[in-house]
Amino acid sequence: MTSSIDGREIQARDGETVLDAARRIGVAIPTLCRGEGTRPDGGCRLCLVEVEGEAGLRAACHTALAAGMRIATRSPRLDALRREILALALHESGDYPFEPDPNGSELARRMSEVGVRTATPTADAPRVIDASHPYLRFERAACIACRRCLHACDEIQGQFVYAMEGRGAATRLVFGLGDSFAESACVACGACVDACPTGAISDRDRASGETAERSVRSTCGYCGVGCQIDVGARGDRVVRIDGARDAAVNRGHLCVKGRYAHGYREAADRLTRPLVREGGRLVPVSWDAAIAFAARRLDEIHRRHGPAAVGAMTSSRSTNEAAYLLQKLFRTRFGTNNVDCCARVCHASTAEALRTVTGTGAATTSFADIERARLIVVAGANATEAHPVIGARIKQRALAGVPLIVIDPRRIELADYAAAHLQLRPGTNVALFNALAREILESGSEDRAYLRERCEGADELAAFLATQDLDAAERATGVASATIRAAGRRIGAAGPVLFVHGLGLSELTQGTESVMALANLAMLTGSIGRAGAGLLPLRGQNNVQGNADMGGAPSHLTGYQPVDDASARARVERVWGAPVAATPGATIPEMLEAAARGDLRALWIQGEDVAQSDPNETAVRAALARLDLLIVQELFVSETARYAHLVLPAAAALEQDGTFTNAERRIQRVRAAVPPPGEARPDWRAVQDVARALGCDWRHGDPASVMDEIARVAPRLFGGVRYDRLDGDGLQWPCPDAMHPGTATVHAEGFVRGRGRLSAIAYRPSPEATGAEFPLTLVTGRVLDHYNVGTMTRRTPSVALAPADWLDLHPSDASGLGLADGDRAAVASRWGSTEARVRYTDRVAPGTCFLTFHFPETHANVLTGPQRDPQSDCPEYKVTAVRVTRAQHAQGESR
Ligand SMILES: Nc1nc2c(c(=O)[nH]1)N[C@H]1C(S)=C(S)[C@@H](COP(=O)(O)OP(=O)(O)OC[C@H]3O[C@@H](n4cnc5c(=O)[nH]c(N)nc54)[C@H](O)[C@@H]3O)O[C@H]1N2
Ligand SMILES: Nc1nc2c(c(=O)[nH]1)N[C@H]1C(S)=C(S)[C@@H](COP(=O)(O)OP(=O)(O)OC[C@H]3O[C@@H](n4cnc5c(=O)[nH]c(N)nc54)[C@H](O)[C@@H]3O)O[C@H]1N2
Ligand SMILES: [Mo]
Repeated sequence: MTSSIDGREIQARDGETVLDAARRIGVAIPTLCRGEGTRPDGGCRLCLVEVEGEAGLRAACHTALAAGMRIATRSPRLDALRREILALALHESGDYPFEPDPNGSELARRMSEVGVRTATPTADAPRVIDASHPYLRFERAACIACRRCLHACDEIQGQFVYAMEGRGAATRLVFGLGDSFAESACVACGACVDACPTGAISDRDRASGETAERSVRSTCGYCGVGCQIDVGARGDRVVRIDGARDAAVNRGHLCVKGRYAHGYREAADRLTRPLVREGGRLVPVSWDAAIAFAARRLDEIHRRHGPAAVGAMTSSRSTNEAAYLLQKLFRTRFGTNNVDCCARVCHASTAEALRTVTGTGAATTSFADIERARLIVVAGANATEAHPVIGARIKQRALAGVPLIVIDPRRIELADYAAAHLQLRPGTNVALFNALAREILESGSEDRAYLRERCEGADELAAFLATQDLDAAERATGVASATIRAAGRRIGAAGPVLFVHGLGLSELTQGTESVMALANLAMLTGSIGRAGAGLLPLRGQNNVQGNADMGGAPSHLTGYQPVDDASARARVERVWGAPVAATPGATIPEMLEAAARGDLRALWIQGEDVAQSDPNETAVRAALARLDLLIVQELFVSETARYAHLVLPAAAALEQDGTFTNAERRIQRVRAAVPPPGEARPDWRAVQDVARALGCDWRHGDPASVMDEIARVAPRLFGGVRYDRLDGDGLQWPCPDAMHPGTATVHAEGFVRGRGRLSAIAYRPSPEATGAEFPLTLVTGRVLDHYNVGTMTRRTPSVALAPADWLDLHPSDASGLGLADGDRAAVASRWGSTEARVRYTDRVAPGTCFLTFHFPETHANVLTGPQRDPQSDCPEYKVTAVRVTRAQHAQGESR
């Protein structure tokens, strides 16, 4: 039976409210308390409607549209009632001078629709606005207690900042200490700002009063989640950034960096002209001179010292097209495979392990599987800080009752919502995962059919695990055997499981093996290739996935085609029209070692600050200092650019066209919302300019043309990728032809390599052993407010949220060392020493401490050492033995 709304026929859908059904057919029922993407509140009563045959009225947001129901949303009675209700709401909220305005805030629009004015507009009253937070603003007088902020905060971010106090007309919103964002648990995601209908909760960008002239859909340039953003721009300025509501990845949500940390663009020290080293100083030159210099010096060094003497690092911060062209330049013009990217120091172990196990070195699954999962394991990933939009989604699932198991040496925020937290010692994943696998087998809950039909190596693994002992696992990991047993049984009993993982598995000397041991668990539970389950590594930078996909790797050409595979080489050579060397080149650590020896002489670094981010900083700086030629493409004179002979000013994410590929293999468009400052140029164009000066016949007019070439070079993964197919939610590779819709779940029809490979892996302790001299284990990582080397976030108001790096110490360790909360501590490892301020926290276990690497003043990487995973060359960032003492001078103040 059809129903109708205002005389228009509509088919009722299961569970749909009258409000949502009306919206579906374009009938707008006025409401104030109903926010986007949150549960109906029902408090405002503005959405009252008439139902034929019923005397009373119903709230459209709380009434399911039943078959045959006939609804009227407008009538003289409803209009009068709405006027009364709205007038009362405004009266109760005081005498704030709200004005009806069809183009104003949501409240102002409602007022003009319903026909209400405030009783006593006192427009001259002084406005009291709390602006103590660097981004958020609160004006109590404009709050009408509609609770939309509360719903957004609870149901989207899961931060529970807001509460209501009092009853009836005295109901008021409360949060933090003294209603101040700065003193609350707020993470500045901005969801409440989006939800607020009156502007009582606002932000710096909106409060500035500057309006956008245009809105450009693009992809956020920070992390690998790949949130879609609508960039409001005016002239050459970004005035505000909104989350795209219709985007699969983020559905309107954003984090503090993506939404607010865009001010770096306009920093006074932003690079606007090429710089060349002259007499020890970097001096501005024209682009023509810069291009000629780059071409001449690269050519000279290549001629004199050969292909092994030159190399490049492609940028995971820039576009696919930029990375593709730079690796192509070095491979074709200089005949070297010395090209790598910072995936090496990030998820190289993950990629290596997944390639070995499944045949594809990337996520087997998609973010949408978070909502389908029945059990979620989060291992070595601090998602609420490093991938906040995904972290919030995981948190919401846990709040909805989906069991969460967190495996992390720190009690990260998600551990607060977890059914179990396995707080292992850093570097002991393999011992723990083996013990969990053993429990799955012991309890007989492995997926036998899946193992038989899809995998290999299960018997060898079982035989190996039978020799392993749970008590030994407890001794190695520090996790009680009873806890391990319970978690193993729970994972086994759950059936297909979603495994979300991060750097706590990858950045270890046993990184590849950690991920392989996790993949054992995924296969024992029949999880890979199934919806709501599988392996979901949270890739790091905005385009680190894409950078490796493009061939920013010494052993693989574009699309993971091995350089030592003759048929792959032949296919690529046909498109490139130039031979490709058959021997793999050097990885980033190998290139730096070669530079230190004087074997590598010319290095082109596209947007990567190795002097700050690579391990064993002292050695890295010595290597950079020895180069005959260092070319750096950058936004700023980074720590690395200080060693450069040529610095090319780059366009940032908000200023260039191209594509980024996110952690779920989704290739999405990046569109310039504003022009780059001064003479800064998109990276891809600068690479092509130098290539042409070196005699390459490259004629790409735009990045779309580069993508067309990429599709021809690696058709199996990208054959169907073209810019005109990337509007909307982009395409997830593999996408082999023009009709292919892209791939959400890989290995669904069986593993790409044939059979999934289980492996028996013995646990090996980290070489960074603690002892009398270095008794504590240091873990390094990130915090919400800053991004990697901080070149961007340190140049935004985010510094007020996190002004420096912290050393997190357990109070029992700290007090034993005579260190008070806030004291400056000296931290020393076998490789170097630095200082940082101590922060007391019981989120680290006694014996473990944690330091971020966001500030060059701290330069945490003087502490980390040269050890690396033998399979992936990924550094041991997560385990360093250190000694912490009181710093010589200072107490409390930062330097
Ligand atoms: N705010 C913010 N977001 C970012 C970044 C940023 O700098 N700031 N950087 C981006 C980049 S490049 C990346 S790669 C991602 C990284 O995102 P994550 O992988 O989440 O990064 P980390 O915080 O470095 O490390 C994750 C967790 O591993 C844990 N861990 C350490 N050792 C071990 C271990 O032996 N076993 C286990 N199981 N866990 C361990 C740490 O305690 C930490 O909580 O974030 C991206 N997003
Ligand atoms: N101790 C310790 N060290 C670590 C880690 C750790 O956990 N602990 N994590 C490691 C990981 S996972 C990573 S990924 C690395 C990251 O290390 P990096 O790659 O060095 O750091 P980022 O801050 O991501 O960005 C590098 C530079 O790119 C520039 N940039 C941004 N956008 C663009 C652009 O569009 N074009 C160009 N040309 N440049 C641009 C920025 O200005 C910045 O200076 O750090 C690693 N270092
Ligand atoms: Mo990373």
